[in-house]
Amino acid sequence: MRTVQPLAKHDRAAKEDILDFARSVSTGLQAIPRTLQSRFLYDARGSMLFEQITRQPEYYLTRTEASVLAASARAIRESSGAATLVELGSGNSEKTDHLLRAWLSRDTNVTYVPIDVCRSALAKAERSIVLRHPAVQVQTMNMDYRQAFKAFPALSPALVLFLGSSIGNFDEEGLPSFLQELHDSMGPGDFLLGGFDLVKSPRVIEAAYNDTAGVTARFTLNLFDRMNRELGSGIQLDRVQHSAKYLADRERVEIDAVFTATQNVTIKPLGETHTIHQGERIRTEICRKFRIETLLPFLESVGFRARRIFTDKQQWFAVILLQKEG
Ligand code: AVI
Repeated sequence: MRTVQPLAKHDRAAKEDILDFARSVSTGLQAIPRTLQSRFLYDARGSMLFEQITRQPEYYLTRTEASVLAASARAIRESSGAATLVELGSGNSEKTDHLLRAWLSRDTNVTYVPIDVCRSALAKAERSIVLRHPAVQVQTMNMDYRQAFKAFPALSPALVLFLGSSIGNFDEEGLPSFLQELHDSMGPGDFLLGGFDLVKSPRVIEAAYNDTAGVTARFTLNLFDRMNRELGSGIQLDRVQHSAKYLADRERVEIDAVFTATQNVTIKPLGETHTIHQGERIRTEICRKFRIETLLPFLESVGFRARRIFTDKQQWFAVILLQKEG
């Protein structure tokens, strides 16, 4: 009898997750332009594909940020000093290793709180951190960032990590409210370490989202595969194409799935079907690129003051240590 209760609870949570996905897809397919929320890209397969993207030669973001973190980890530790590191969208937590090593070189009393929507990525990251750094106390949180914010006051004093330029996946309307919520949930004087991909040659940026091995294309298509698996959508994946274009005037990459034939997309849990016509696009992601000179006043307007700015030699990527004022 004792095993029945947790299983039923788990089933209910899984059903709730599918309904949440179904409702979001329904709203997104009826929006103009049709848009799917990028958080749904990160199921177990999507997280694995994203990890592969980070190793593609064209995808400079991860390795550039890692080199900046390796060079600046000690300075970040000295400037922030918090014993608790909280990471939003931790993924495989690989880059965080540079920080954990710098922290452990001074103090063994370190708590690491990785937060991710992907349960399998989180479990994998936890295992590898416990193995590599047994002294670190790991407290995983398997949830959406915004749900996790509620726990932040209890984690203060903390350094919150938001790396990988994930901040660039928010649009102009969504980012200020997200950052404001994050700011308000942090304790006064807490730190935020942000990773920001900077504006550079359009050729370099566009190549990063169109790798020749086709991993990014598979990552985009996996969202539609997930719809087939979880929502019974019945999409023919060979009639959907990945498209990633850098718009220099908007300083962002727009990633779409282009339907090369008209198809009906079913959302079984809601009993809906939507017709997507040949040539129609469904937006799956935007990836914004930043300029430090406009970023800093914006971050300050939300209540974050820049304490340290670290970049690579080419100035392709910036890691900025911010502090909540007050
Ligand atoms: C997670 N995020 C920062 C990645 C990016 O570069 O915007 C997501 C990604 N999508 C396709 N390639 C990478």
